[in-house]
Amino acid sequence: MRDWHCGERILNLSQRVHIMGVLNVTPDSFSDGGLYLHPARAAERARTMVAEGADIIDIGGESTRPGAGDVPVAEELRRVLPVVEAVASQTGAVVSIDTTKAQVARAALQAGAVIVNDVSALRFDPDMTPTVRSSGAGVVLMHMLGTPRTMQQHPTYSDVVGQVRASLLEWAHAAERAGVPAERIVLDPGIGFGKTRQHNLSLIKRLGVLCAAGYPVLVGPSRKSFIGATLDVPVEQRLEGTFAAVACAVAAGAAIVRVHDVGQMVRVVRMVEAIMGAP
Ligand code: HH2
Repeated sequence: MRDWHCGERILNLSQRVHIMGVLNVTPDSFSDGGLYLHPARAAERARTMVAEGADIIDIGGESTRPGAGDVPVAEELRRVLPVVEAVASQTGAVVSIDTTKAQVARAALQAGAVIVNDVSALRFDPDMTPTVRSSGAGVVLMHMLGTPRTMQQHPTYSDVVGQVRASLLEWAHAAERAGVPAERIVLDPGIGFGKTRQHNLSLIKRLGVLCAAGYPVLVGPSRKSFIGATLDVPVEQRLEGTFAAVACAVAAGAAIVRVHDVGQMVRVVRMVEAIMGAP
């Protein structure tokens, strides 16, 4: 597993699976919307996640839940910038900005973020690739079919694992050709982004296929609706389903997991690592 170069920070992914803690600064995110709108509360939540073992704090100001509308740049900046500044300066955590907009990414990188987590894999905003290239930031390229508005309208694949892998590799190679070095790129199958429950289950079961493609893999199953649909539970009862998905993803070779419940997931991940490391 290669190191992940993120600006001045280098994450040693071969040492252990890394934990990305979710910090949504939105009124409408599907599981934690409205909880951390105030920068002081958001920074406190970030400090707690770091104390629980988060390696990265992923800050987002626009919900990408199915059907979500666009947030204007000025509003997204107003939400995320004070939080990025506070978290970067007060916690020393590696900060990631979850956005598809180059203007938001640029401002966040100047305020202390070192990773751009782009659920559109640099495809929605033509300025995103130059922004990532020139900043030296690490980048997460996530797979999505369509846009958040359209992605759950009858997603179809003939071979979901093969097609997701092929698209991600195409986008990663495009980023490399545009000057983003491979050691800064991480791939993500995009659980819940233009996928049915069955697609999500297959992507987790066969995550090893993506992990063998040569880039570190991040996966974000936390509290998502495929868990709700499998277990028939609402969003606040998806912890055990998330445990199972995270455990399978780590066993299959995931390098980073993006989760809400950091303390519990650190223990799940460390236990799976111990089992996988047994003779
Ligand atoms: N999932 C969400 C948002 N960003 N980024 C990556 N790389 N991978 C993911 O799976 C992913 C992501 C959606 O979850 P959440 O942030 O909790 O909800 P919302 O988009 O409603 O804010």
